[in-house]
Amino acid sequence: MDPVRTEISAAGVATLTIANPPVNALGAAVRAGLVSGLTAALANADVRAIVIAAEGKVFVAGADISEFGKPPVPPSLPDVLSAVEGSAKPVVAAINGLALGGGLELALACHARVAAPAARLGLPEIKLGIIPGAGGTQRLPRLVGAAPAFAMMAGGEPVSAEKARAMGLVDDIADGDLVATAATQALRLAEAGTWPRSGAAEGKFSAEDRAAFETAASDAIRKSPRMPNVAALAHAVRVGLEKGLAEGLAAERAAFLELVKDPTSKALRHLFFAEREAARVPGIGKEVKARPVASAAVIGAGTMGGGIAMCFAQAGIPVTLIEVKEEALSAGLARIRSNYETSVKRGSLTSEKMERHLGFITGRVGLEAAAEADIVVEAAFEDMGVKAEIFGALDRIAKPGAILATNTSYLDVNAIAETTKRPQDVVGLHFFSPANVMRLLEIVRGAKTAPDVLVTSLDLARKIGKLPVVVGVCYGFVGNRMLAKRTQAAERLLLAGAMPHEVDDAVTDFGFRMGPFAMSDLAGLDIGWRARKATGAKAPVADALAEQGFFGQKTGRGFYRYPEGARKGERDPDTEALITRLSDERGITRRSFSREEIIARLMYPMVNEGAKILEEGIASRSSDVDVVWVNGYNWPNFTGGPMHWAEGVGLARIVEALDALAAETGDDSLKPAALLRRLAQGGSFADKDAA
Ligand code: T1G
Repeated sequence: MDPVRTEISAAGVATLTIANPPVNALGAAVRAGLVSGLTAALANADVRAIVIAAEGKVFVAGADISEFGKPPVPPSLPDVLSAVEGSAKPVVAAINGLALGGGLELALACHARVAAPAARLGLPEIKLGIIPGAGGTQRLPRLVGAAPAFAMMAGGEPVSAEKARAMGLVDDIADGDLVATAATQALRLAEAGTWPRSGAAEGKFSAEDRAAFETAASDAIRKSPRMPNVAALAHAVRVGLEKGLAEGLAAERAAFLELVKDPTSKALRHLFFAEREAARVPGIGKEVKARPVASAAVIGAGTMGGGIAMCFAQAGIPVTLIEVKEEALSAGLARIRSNYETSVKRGSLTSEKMERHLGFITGRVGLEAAAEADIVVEAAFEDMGVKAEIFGALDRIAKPGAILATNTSYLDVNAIAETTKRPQDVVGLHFFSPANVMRLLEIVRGAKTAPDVLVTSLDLARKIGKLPVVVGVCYGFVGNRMLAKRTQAAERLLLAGAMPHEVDDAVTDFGFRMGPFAMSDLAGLDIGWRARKATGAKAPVADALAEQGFFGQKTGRGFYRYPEGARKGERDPDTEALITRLSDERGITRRSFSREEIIARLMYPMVNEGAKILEEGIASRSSDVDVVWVNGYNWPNFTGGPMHWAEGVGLARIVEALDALAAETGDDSLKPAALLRRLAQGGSFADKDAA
């Protein structure tokens, strides 16, 4: 079916309606449909004006991202848009919803824009490592000014219809019938016999506007050293300001075509589709319906429990926060209120909204208060005995059909489920700290978790603004299991010759906000130390520090020293001397390591563990592993996540290095996974995902 249909009104308005669900992306067929619709309308003597409209909630979500990197299919979007802009009859865009990327560029090429009140307009290409490639860097500045346009493109966030009108981006907001309002506007232009072309709006740029643009541009470039597209965006806008539309369009297109091939954009596009793919569970079809979740209960009002309760409240789901003692409950409720007050002070939340969120949270003492909840999330102390006691009680208290979830970050969800007579209703919902901020949610599927419990958890994740990834049961699931390999490798690097700051500098240089040792000091060395003591695992340096009571920032000493409560650590000669002594005691000859070698020694074992996780089916796709690490552990998104990054490094090279590391350390767990070895001989994680 032609994705663009044309209807001609008695008044002589041809309405071209784009119908390409789910988001009316401007794929090849839509582009061809627009050109043939426009050509026919121009040739039709009864047609005096043209409206471009779209079906559904979205106007147009942009070019079809899935076409990038493939051989181009004419007509190109720039060609379509110059045909629209150059039209001999006025063309008005009827913007019914989101107009993003190429969708806004299409509207910009029209001679006027009418928006529905709920419409939002933006150029988010910056988030995909590219720049607008169909005139946005030229037509938007000419319509709203260079500095406001640059701010919109460098930020990538859409603006509301109201804001767009105030900026001069849209001409009108339709209270009634949108297409009718656009048609009236189009006929008015036809009547006038002349109509504005945003591309032609030369001379809009005052000296102040240019200066403001230049300031914003240098600021944005300084703040995003890893994103080559930010400088390319500034350059394209500048060429247009200085040399006019034609040269500006040429500079834009050249930069766009270069950036689409850039590994950064490939990585960000990989993540775009990976995030959406993660919400699909192989073997569970659309016929499985979610259970209703109109109320929730959270067991434990600690940092995690409080954050989880805030997620439900912010989604408008009434939540009962439950504690065993009144003091713990009051402390938990007070922490939630102070978190919201901080946001209000920062201006990221209004006090009305704060009160509304708080209105959805009720504090109670005693598990009985969970009796009516559709879902109960346990966020109590990470101890199997405590979990078993709580789930045993919930088994008696919770209503039939309630979902019983645990927020454990590494304990055996199957064992927890078996403490109840309804293991099919038990699932892991592993939130990341701070739970009301971090987007990632590891949904841990137990051996007996019912399909509709999974579907309900996925649905709920979207409702509370989380990015769900379904994982299987193993120690540490996907994220923490791979993190343990990095932590082990980091310890080995210290004993082999590196110092904490060298390892952390290599990791921040790679793109993480914080290195492993600064992160341990922030989280507290005592947490890992107690967990290791429980499992018998060893981390010589961290254990030696913890045994002396040095737990990091909270004790002023750890891998670094924190004078007077400083948040950023300083090199600590005592810790460095301790590390050297521990090497000597093990007869290790210390040596120096380059940043590349440090990254290889830290990240290759993680990739290897990721491959084992795929072999065991703990994760369904390598792209799921990437989504977990980018959204839960701050892996730099411009590399696409550990598995995508590994493809870029070369799996054969990683296999060779892992074989050497396993021989050097005598640690068989570093021997390459069979899957990794196989793919190193030919194939890729992406192929495996697609299989
Ligand atoms: N191209 C191809 N597929 C797209 C798409 C796009 N632009 N946008 C969405 N999809 C698919 C998506 O993969 C999913 O597929 C389904 O649509 C629903 O999306 C020349 C070069 C619009 C806010 O960056 O931000 O224009 O998983 O699950 O939560 O200058 O999609 O169902 O198979 O996200 O309601 C610029 C990208 C492109 C916007 C809707 N545009 N899209 O969110 O649904 S570059 C963007 C979004 C460009 C020009 C340049 C969101 C959304 P599936 P969804 P949603």
